[in-house]
Amino acid sequence: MEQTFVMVKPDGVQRGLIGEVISRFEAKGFTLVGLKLVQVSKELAEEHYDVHKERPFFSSLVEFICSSPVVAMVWQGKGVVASARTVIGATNPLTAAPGTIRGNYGMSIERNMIHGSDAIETAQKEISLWFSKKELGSWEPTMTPWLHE
Ligand code: D4T
Repeated sequence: MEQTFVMVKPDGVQRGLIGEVISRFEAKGFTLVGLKLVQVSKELAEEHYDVHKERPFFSSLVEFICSSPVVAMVWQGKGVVASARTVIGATNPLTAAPGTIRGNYGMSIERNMIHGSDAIETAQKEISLWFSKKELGSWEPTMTPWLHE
């Protein structure tokens, strides 16, 4: 089953929006299979954002991610990678569609509250970077037949 990595960034945690993020994904019908609060090390932040290492905002992004705890999650379900990106909204919260998490709660690209993997392959890479196998649960919610034919 498809899985994606979602992280409530330090601003989302500090603003008390962890529950809001979890509620959105739960209500949509996705299954939570991994969840933890992490004080991110510089090494982990640099590895997670490795693709951006040449960008001008890289060092401030790494510093921000390490500045206060984040909440790391793995969500599971059909089409969850693309759907989570839709629920999260565009990178810049000022132009993200109303109703999306960033559209509703964000004001700036440097404080956009939440991360979601951008492709199935990236999701697999990020899940194994952030979680060990034994930290991930394997379960099927009893509501599944009410969500899928
Ligand atoms: P993430 O990876 O956090 O889900 O964001 P996106 O996938 O939507 O956007 P991204 O990879 O282009 O950017 C990663 C991360 O960097 C921050 N950022 C981005 C920033 O601080 N300044 C910038 O100019 C850009 C483009 C925000 C998200």
